[in-house]
Amino acid sequence: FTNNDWWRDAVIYQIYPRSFSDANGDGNGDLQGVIDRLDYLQALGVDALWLSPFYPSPLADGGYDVADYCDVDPRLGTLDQFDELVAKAHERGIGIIVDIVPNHTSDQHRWFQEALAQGPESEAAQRYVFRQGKGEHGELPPTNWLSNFGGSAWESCGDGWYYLHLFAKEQPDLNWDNPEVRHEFLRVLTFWCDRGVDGFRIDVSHGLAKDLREPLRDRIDPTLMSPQATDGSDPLWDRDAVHDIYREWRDLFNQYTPAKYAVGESWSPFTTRIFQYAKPDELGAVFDFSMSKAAWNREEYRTTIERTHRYALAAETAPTWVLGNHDVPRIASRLGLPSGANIEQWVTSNGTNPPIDPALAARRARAAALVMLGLPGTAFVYQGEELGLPEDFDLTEDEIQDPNWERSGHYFKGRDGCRVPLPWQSDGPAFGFNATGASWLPQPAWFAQYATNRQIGDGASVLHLYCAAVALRKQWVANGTDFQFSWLTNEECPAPLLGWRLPSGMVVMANFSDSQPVALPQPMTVLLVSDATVQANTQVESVPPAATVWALPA
Ligand code: TEU
Repeated sequence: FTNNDWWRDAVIYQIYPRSFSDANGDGNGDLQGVIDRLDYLQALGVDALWLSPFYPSPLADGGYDVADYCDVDPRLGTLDQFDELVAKAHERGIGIIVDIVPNHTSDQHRWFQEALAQGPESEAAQRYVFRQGKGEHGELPPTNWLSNFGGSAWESCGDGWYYLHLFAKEQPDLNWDNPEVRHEFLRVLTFWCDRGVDGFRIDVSHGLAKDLREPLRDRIDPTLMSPQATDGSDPLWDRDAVHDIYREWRDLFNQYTPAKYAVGESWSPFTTRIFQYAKPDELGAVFDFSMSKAAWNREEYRTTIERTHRYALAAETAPTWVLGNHDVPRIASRLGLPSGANIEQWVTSNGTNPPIDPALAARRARAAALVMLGLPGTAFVYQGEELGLPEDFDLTEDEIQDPNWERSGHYFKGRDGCRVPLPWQSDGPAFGFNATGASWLPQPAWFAQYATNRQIGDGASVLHLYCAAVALRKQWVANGTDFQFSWLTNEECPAPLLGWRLPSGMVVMANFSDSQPVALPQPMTVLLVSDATVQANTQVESVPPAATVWALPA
């Protein structure tokens, strides 16, 4: 990594370490597991790995409850193994991005333990947000603020006192008005920079700064987990003060050569606010989740792509493309509701598993992969997406560990269905996740058919499609810092096709009809098709239903 812009047209692969690969056989994936699979990741062709948290954690929220920001959870490995991972990834030209969780710590963090021991009025408690409750004896929470995981955001801690947690109660929110908190995170970031990481993913980056002036204000709509106004007036989310923090961080990142990359997970209903975080003097990049929420629908995809592209360029950053991550139902299931309904909402309101058409979901997910990888910018691939792995909807109440499960009144199964440990072998213990068969979440029997070993030799597999697309992308799609493409006209590419031309001359055409092939005005030479029945380097005269074609005009 010698240039500051390496990430702008990169493919970044997200690893959820507990579920990727388990070298020591304790049922939790680990860093050695990642080291052992570097050849696989290199063959896939990804430019960098983003590791979800691997820090010491009581795992109240899968590791997003950090007890020590400068160490590795003993179940996942050691700092020496982390250094080895960085070195070995770098030998292969693969970068390492780590996840920073600055909005809250674990309740087991030394700071929070000190605050509890010394009391809510102590100096130690000023690193968090402790307040007295309302009512005669403080029996009511200080405000109407709600936790993103359900219920009040205030947890009672005795004598009418409460502390703030916008996520699980085991995740107390930090007080970013406290200079000690600011200093500590600069120290944490420096610690990882000096260990050679290439960048950071910033968890809930629109949080951190809160309006803690007395009296605290109720929110107008407490159910919103993102800001209710564009003017920074929400007491909790997307406040202007948070941008000062990132300007400080950017100064630190720019002291390194190349500058450290950072991508924010910023939520807002207002796209313009999201992209504020991506400005060059702040984080520099931000996830745009629109594609991970879009229904498989031509108009929706076109609008989404156009908007992401336009806002990214205006903020002088790269467009980012996301089909999934560890928080949302997997793409290979999500696109399988023929009505285009949102799976989470469907399950929450119907209380049963969604009526997914698996074959349709699989076809559309392959097509969506070539849409995403056929766009210039930074593409994020969540582990297992490259296998076409569906969501596991069959976890039972006893098996589910995600605290977010509470939020939907226990209907939607929470986020564990996309966190089930990956299948590497179609038979043997834990489908090759480890050698012992232990697994922190059970794997369904049907995982066998998605196992990596089955897909490697199969030219029609999803894995094969991803490998081919990532490789071809470097030549035909990635265009450094330019990101230009132009929509094909209706004559070149009639609806229900959506198509665009890249500066390389390659065209991408996605057919949003599930049943009709669409004839092309002119035959083209195929580079890649998501429909495995079409051969590369042949002429195509039509785009198959629910498929995407990468082609060169004759
Ligand atoms: O997610 C923040 C966030 O907005 C999610 O909680 C999202 O609203 C939810 O998953 C939708 O179902 C980040 C992490 O990605 C998530 O895993 C953590 O639980 C959360 O922060 C708290 O750290």
